[in-house]
Amino acid sequence: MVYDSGSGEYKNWIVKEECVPEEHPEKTESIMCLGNGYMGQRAAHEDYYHEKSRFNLVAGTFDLMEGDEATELPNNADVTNCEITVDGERLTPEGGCESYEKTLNLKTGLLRRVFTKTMKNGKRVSAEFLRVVSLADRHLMASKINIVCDADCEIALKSGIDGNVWHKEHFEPMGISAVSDVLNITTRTKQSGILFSTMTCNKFSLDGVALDASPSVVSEDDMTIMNEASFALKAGMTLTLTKISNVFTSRDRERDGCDMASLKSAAAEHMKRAKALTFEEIAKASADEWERRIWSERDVKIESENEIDQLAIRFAIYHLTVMAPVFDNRMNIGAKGLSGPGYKGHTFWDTEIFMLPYFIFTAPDEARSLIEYRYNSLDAARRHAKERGFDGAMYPWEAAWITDGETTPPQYLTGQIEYHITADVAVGVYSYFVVTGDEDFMKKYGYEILIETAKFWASRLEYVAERDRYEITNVIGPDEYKEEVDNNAYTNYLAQYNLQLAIRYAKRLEKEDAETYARLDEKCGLSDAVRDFESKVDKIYLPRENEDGLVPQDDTYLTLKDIIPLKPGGRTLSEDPRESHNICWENGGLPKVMMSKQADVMLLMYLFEDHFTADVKKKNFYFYEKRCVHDSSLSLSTYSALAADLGELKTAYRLYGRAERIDLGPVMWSSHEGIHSASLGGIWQCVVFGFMGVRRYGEELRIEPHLPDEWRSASANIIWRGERLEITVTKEKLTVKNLTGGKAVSVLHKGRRHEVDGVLEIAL
Ligand code: IFM
Repeated sequence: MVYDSGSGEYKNWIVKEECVPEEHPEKTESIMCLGNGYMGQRAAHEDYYHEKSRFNLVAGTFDLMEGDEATELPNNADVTNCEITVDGERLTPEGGCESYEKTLNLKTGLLRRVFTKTMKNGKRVSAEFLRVVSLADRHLMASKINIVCDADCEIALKSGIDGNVWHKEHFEPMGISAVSDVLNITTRTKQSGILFSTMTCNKFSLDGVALDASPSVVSEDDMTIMNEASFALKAGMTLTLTKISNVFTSRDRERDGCDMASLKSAAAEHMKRAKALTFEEIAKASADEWERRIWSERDVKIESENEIDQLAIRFAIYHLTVMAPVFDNRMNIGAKGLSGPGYKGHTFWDTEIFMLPYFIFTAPDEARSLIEYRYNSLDAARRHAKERGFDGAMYPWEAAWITDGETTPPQYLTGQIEYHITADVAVGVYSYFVVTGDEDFMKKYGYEILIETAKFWASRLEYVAERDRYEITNVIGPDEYKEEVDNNAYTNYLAQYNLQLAIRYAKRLEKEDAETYARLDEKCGLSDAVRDFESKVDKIYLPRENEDGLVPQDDTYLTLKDIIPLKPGGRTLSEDPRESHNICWENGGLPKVMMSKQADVMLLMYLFEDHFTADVKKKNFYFYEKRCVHDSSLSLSTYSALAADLGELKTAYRLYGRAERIDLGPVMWSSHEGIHSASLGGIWQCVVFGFMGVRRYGEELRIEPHLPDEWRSASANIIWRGERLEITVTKEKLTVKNLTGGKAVSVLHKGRRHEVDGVLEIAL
């Protein structure tokens, strides 16, 4: 079992592991990852680890390893390690111990592990490990280890900085040092030349009284520096090691491109202040920041028959916080956050379509930073388009540093033909603008993105004379099991939408803001571009429903062999994704059958709800759901939210239950490489957009709840055009409170508009 809701003050805040993870330690290393958006620290154990377990990733520090095909976040030196021996025997919970528990407190960001073990000599030792990565000070990490033995014993500790981690080849050593009680390793990434300084300070105490342990300094090579100390511990006394650490890099916004001397001096200055603090002071400051910045404003409360529902939404918000470098608009969120090596730290459409909505509705300034990243990548996207023979800006399928352009490993076709990312970015810009009304952003960045992405599509469209229409052939749509298809519906609709948005805003600017129009005309050739857009936009082929009411995912999908009858025992593929692998991969290659990896037409219907009737949506839902194996973690949440829209609440809740277990559930292998960022954004969307029915509808805020039978209530805060609204839904009533009260907010409910400047109550 990997989750447990806890009790008392922390009920529904605790993720717990109850047994020593002999076989799959990676699971809780990922899902209990600590972080603050600047860095992520996997929850690997201090006292023992396997090769690929310790990850200390710093956002934005991409480097290309020699011989590798794509840039990745390098794994920095580890400061969590501590080797403990009791009377010469190594202390770890592996190989059997009497009790064991590892918990992550989502409210405070505190990682705790305790175990009790009887050593070979019969002495019983209890150990407690506490750890935080501070949300209040992004360079700071702290840990504390308490050890008690029931008999007198000799304890030896070895603790420091270990740069001999997986993929250490990214780094060139630049020096190790021990100055007073502070250990330091400096390195430089070999290709990108980013300087890193990692410092740590070990402090020892006995029953709370500081010890002058005078540890020795040992170093086996130029990537490791440790303190070693041993103590004669009396029975029942507590030996404590407090370890205060920091990381600085020359990529930090405040010291971008600095030299090693100034980097080390910033780190040393910081360490001087940090090491004067106790672990408790650091943990409290961080917990206070969690409360101030996150929980007091963004908690979502759910009263459900199933406790995991409350825990799962907090788990999602926790990880959306620790993974997002929202303070630096040169960086974005990786598909595995900062919790592991998966997808090399790269950013995908996962941000715009799955995670950005959470930020737009709860923290607009953070959302703005994430979109500014796309603006800062615009030149690289223009270059990319040009290299591929197109106009405008073509966003990379996988993105890393802002100047990198396409970073998808070349063996994957996605990097060449999964074009929809460019329109996904435009959708993100538009949604942000509608929800926030941030005209300043649009003038500086947003309009230009809309125009440049539209120019890309205008040049990508292919005119087919015999049908007098534009088509888009040879693409990968969201369903990545269908490669090189023609007219993927999602792609074609989004391309048209992108063009429509550019036309709409160009016209508006021409009328209302001549200065911005003139600037963009000069910079992007706006007038000519708009003429081109207008000549094409209405001739884009948009696949519509056929006589059976089905919208074809692409030109061939509905002609493929239908795989459903192949299933044994009458189960659908979507209920047993593992089995589908056996069926579909036996001949190698991608399956040429009616089977989808993830939501595709469904995502289109979810995003463009007015383009299709409820009847068509329902037909398509049940058709595609049966044929979807949800092999991507981006799939279930879309299906669930769409099912909620359609009033199919049992199905919506069943799918939601699977979505919330993608990382939290009992499958032990699926989170090895890191948590699934997009699915966490998807969980927030299922709850707020799906079951609570809170939506941007065109340019309006619409609330039409559909609580599942299992829930008594749900409540969440959102920000709409600067006004903070508290929305509570029960079976009987919708309540919207305007907490800011600055101006009335118009809320659409079942076709009626309500102005909310105080409290709105609607009987359901
Ligand atoms: O962006 C996704 C894609 O849709 C499915 N494969 C994983 C990618 C990263 O999460």
